[in-house]
Amino acid sequence: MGYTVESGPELETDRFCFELLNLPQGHPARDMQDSFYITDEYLLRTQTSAVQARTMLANEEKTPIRMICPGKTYRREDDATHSHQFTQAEGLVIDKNISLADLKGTLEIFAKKIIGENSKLRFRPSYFPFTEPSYEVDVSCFKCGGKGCNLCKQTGWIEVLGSGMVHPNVLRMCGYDPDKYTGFAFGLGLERIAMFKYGIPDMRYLYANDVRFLSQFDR
Ligand code: 2U9
Repeated sequence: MGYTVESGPELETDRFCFELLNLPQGHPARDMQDSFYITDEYLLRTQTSAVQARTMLANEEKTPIRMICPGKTYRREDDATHSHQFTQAEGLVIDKNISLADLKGTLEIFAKKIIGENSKLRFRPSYFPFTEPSYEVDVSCFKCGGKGCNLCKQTGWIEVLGSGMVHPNVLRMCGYDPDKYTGFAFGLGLERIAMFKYGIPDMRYLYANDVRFLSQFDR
């Protein structure tokens, strides 16, 4: 679909990780991402969104962008479904006349390729500071096909990613005129998808280097 694959530093500044993403200092939504600060200015990135902000600012001609950025992210959390280090993949498209229809069509193709050809998507209104409107996206359960089972907790749906239209403040701060350009963005945690797909009960198994676990994935 013509996306470039971008990368950026794991040790980020407050400016790229939060400020440029519409999360000024003191904003309550910063509480959604417990962070490892190294100094007042530097932290381990809590999201790969900093890479999108860097790519937008570095593009001096302010031409359209289609990018995806996979990479390690860090948050101060540790339980069966959260690890202090996890892998995100985020996508960003910026162009003239980009609408929610483009976001939905793109994510539907993505879900069919990654999860299965019969996948259906459900968009639930949500909140992220960097997108407006924002949606959490569920995929029809790939075990029961939507009827309800233990994997989807009898709901027929599994939450797989977050998404939305890029907030005008983010476009402006990263040098794009929100009266001329619109865009969509999405993000997902790759371990979460692997856990559902392969029935892994604890995210920490992915990092423990136990051969009894690893040898089950001999491909
Ligand atoms: C720019 C503008 C917008 C990236 C986005 C999400 C929604 C999202 C989470 C999914 C699971 C992170 O790994 S997770 O915890 N992400 O829900 N991410 S929109 O939006 C951007 C990024 C960069 C410049």
